[in-house]
Amino acid sequence: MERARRMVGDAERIVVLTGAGVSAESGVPTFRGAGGLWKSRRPEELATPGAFARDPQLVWEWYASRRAFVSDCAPNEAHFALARLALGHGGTTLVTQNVDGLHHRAAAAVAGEDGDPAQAYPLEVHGALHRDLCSRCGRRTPGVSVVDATSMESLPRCEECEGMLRPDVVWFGEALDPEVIGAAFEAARRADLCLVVGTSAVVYPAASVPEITLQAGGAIVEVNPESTPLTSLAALSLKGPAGELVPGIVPEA
Ligand code: BJW
Ligand code: ZN
Repeated sequence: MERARRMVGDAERIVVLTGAGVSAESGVPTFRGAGGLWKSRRPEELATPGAFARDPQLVWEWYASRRAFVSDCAPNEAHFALARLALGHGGTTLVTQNVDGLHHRAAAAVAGEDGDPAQAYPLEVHGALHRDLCSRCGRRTPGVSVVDATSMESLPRCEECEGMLRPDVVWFGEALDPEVIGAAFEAARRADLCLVVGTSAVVYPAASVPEITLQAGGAIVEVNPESTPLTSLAALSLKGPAGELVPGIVPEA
């Protein structure tokens, strides 16, 4: 912990990559591992354009339940500590694979009424659960808060073109927004430290972020209760839950 705290304190530029594990202590289920499945289906089966084309009702059922669930969750100590880091350390870029919006909510809470939370808003490389995207005309809108997925007829439709709305998230086989992932890669290239929190680091291209920092001469510090493909590459691997460990390695405000 002491070494990690020093590495964070000494770094000029930090890129932080988070995954589902950072929200686990907020009650948001992870994708892989224990409790990470939904009706015995893997994310690779549900989070695809093919799954939506075949059975939009099934896919919407999953997203509707997650949207409702996440709105009742709150950021945890790891989100708050990372928001403090990003607001207090000008050279920090947060990159998240999560679509739950909890980093944004932590940024707003930490910045307070007079502060500017924007510096602690993450690059959301896999989109946002609370937004809809028209699958016909591409229009983005704030998500319908309660989605009725009980029948095909009740699924949400675009007000402009009547096309089927879908959650504005990135599914397998879909390209990430080039500007968003490009900014994440650029931050990774410039960083002397990549702090990786709560990701299995198996989904690309997001999993390239720490690899890019490493290739550019920077170091990786990982926080995860389990080993990942990054563990052997990391200068330090802290084994445990993010909500307990991350506040201890981020300098006090
Ligand atoms: C804790 C904890 C606690 C628990 N504290 N930690 C072969 C090789 C390389 C790539 C590919 C390949 N075959 C196919 C691909 C490409 C594919 C991919 O990477 N597949 C791999 C699975 C093999 N990637 C894509 O398809 C991407 N697109 C793409 O490549 O496009 C190319 C293209 C270019 C041009 C035109 C067209 C196409 C898109 C990937 C999209 C991923 N989407 C999802 C769903 C998002 C929406 C939603 O939320 O529903 O993103 S899948 C899912 O996985 C989600 C997550 O963001 C992502 C990563 O998961 P994450 O966050 O790591 O979660 P878990 O559950 O895996 O891990 C949690 C971790 O937390 C664990 O390690 C725990 O131990 C830990 N933990 N409690 C700290 N308290
Ligand atoms: Zn439309």
